[in-house]
Amino acid sequence: MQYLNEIKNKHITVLGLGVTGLGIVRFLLSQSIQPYVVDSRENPPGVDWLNQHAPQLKTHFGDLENAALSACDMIIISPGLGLKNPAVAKAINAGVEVIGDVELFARINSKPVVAVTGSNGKSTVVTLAYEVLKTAGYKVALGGNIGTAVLDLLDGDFDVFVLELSSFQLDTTRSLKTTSATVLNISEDHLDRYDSYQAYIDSKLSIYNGAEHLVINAEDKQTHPVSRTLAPQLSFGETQGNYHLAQHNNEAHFMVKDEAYLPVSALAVVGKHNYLNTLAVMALLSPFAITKAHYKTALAQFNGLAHRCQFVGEFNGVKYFNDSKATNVGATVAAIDSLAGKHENLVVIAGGDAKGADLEVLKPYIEKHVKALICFGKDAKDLVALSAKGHLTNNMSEAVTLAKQLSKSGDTVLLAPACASIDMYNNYMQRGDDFVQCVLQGLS
Ligand code: UMA
Ligand code: ADP
Repeated sequence: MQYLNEIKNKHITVLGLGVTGLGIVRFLLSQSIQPYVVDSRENPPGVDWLNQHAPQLKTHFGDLENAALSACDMIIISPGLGLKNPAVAKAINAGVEVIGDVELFARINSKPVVAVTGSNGKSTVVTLAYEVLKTAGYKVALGGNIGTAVLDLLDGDFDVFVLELSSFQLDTTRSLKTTSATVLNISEDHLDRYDSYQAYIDSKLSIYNGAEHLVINAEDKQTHPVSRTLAPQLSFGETQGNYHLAQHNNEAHFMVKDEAYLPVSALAVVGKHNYLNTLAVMALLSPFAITKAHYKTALAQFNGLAHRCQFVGEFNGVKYFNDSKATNVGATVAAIDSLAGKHENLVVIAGGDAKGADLEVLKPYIEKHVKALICFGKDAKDLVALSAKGHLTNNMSEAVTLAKQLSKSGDTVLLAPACASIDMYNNYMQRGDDFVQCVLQGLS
């Protein structure tokens, strides 16, 4: 906590008053530090909390150019705002230190941290890691991009922190020390925020700085560290790596360094991507005291997360899956891969805001496994243009109605948008709920 003494008398600005901003404000107040609170929105989400709990704080809500950001000593910025924001860039040029909440956490925390990033599977992996550690008797905190601000975790009595970190959070983190860290996979995402795909990859790879054990995806070279590191490396993959999948006694198994550790049927959720996620968890948690019995219990109880390839039901012989969290092309590919049968049995509903991604990657998967691609939302036309199997609709209700018409017994209808939801919904949860409601409509 020595670092806190160093900043006690500094002028600190908390920039952004959403989940992260509130976590920072709460933490600083608990240390008797009174920050200046700024958000570019006139009415940011945390304003009611602030008015109720800390009305004394100086605030500025609205245009950042008028916030006098260059006049403070340090800005603790939220991940939704980039360092290239003109007002932020001006402050950096004026010598103001700009860090994120994870960096502040890193400067204070001395407990073990397991850190996870990647384009897809982060929330699944951190949740499963959390469950396994808990089953093994650890007092575990789970936070970061999954929804709880990391600074809100610091007042608890924990043995280990499991953190999901987005590239936005990594961009403002420099000193995080971790027991183990992984980049699960990399595919195009958030290209509306980065100058290039390489810049996005570099951001992800920075999670390895300060890691005691690196966990890499043997089958995705983009997840491998660029510079040589002395820290031990473990790898996972479908057929390659220290942790991989293989047949043993006619059953697919999780292999741990050539030992058939557990059958994949030990995991309650299915799908190849979930088997890979489980291997990543096993590699990440190898520095901790966890037995096979702990894994058996935790894997059997893990039901997956809502809106991730979630089974909605089977109606008239057609299975419906909600994968609304497939907000990028990589996740949609994984969902199609997991649910595809031997024939073109998939009706896929997609669309929304593609965030500048290259949608062409989907083409071979559509050609091979999809019988109809039904699209709506901002970038729907670009998706429809990928294939003669494309259909343009106006909204979820029309899309699901058409999916019901086009599917027959034995088929699967999958919502896997490959896009963010923000053009038509508040978030991916609302979009997934809309899908489920439309599927259930007219059924009793
Ligand atoms: N914003 C402004 N002006 C501001 C501050 C924010 O317009 O002054 C906008 C941002 O551009 C963004 C929105 O407000 O559109 C929210 O930004 P924020 O930084 O206030 O977000 P928080 O509420 O603090 O939530 C953030 C993460 N959100 C983002 O990175 C956009 C949450 O991840 C995370 O759970 C939370 O911190 C706790 O760590 C969400 C997310 O969508 C789930 N993450 C992206 C993803 O997973 O793809 C990266
Ligand atoms: P994230 O937190 O990285 O967004 P989630 O666990 O929430 O990851 O899953 C997001 C989407 O990615 C879901 O559509 C899910 O089905 C898919 N997914 C999960 N794990 C993987 C993986 N290992 N590879 C590719 N896609 C995955």
